Amino acid sequence: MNQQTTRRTPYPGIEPYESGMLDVGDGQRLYWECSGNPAGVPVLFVHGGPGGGTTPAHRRMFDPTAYRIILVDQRGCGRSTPHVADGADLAVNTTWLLVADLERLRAALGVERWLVFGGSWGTTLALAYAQEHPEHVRGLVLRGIFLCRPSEIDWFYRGGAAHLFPDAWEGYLAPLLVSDGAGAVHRPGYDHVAAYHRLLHCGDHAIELAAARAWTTWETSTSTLLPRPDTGRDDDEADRFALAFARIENHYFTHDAFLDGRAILDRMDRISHLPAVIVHGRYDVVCPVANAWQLHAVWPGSDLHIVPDAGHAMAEPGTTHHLLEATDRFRP
Ligand code: STX
Repeated sequence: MNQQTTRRTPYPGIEPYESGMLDVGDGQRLYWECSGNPAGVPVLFVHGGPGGGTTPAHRRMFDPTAYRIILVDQRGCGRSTPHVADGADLAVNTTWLLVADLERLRAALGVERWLVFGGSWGTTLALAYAQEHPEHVRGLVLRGIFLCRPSEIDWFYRGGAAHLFPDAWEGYLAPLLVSDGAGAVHRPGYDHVAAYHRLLHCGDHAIELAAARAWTTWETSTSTLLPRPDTGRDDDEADRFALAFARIENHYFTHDAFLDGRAILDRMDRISHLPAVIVHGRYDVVCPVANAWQLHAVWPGSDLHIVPDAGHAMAEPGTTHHLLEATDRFRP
């Protein structure tokens, strides 16, 4: 974009006018909320991770006079119950169950067609959802494309991105070195994701928590080019977040996000007629920009904005700017 142009900042913070817990079976109840204009165009915010949950800041990406803004916490995280930090069963947590949950929420809220907005894992799930239910989607706004292919998991969790963040990578390796030893960890072919799976479910709470923190810190410390203020999140809440985030992500990545036979790029013919805006930071280390390039290449109607000075996070100024322009574009 033209560097002379002032970059936009999010809409003011707002509170929900309605919220609830949706029973989706399997003992799972999902926190959902609506804010903005009850008569506006429905927009669904699909959060990242998986396991990241929604926050009040997510409401601010949409004009509250034009949109009925719908946030939902996916199974096992955020304000949904049971929470993975409390031992929620990951056997009932898969991509296809999450897709079915979104459909159930749509019906429960009386939405016919919604705009679907997602970042990172939220793009994987938004695309999987749209491919299953294209008739209920008006369009997509996608930030930080993640297609959850084995090569993407290898890149970020098995040593690719370590070439760019060797300092942060040491923190990621630390729990693995304690459990498996340097000989094993540094041997070619060592599976960091499988090793983390063992630690995150080893039964010793202190070890599980240390692993969850290390996994989560690797991801948060590589997500943004912005100076990172100390979030002050070094408390019980932060530990609960880390346990859910690390266990849910690791569970999905251990299973290649359950996409075997249904890879996102192989099913684009189902949704390539839908309008879409793709926003991706040039220096995204978590999800390399090639993901967005490859998606755009098979989606002729999509607009792609590569932000020249951004990493992965939604809060990168150039990324926020293009996302706000995109959601405004889909207003009535
Ligand atoms: N996971 C990318 C993702 O969805 C591969 C993601 N990365 N960081 C986040 O989500 C949080 C901002 C939720 C920590």
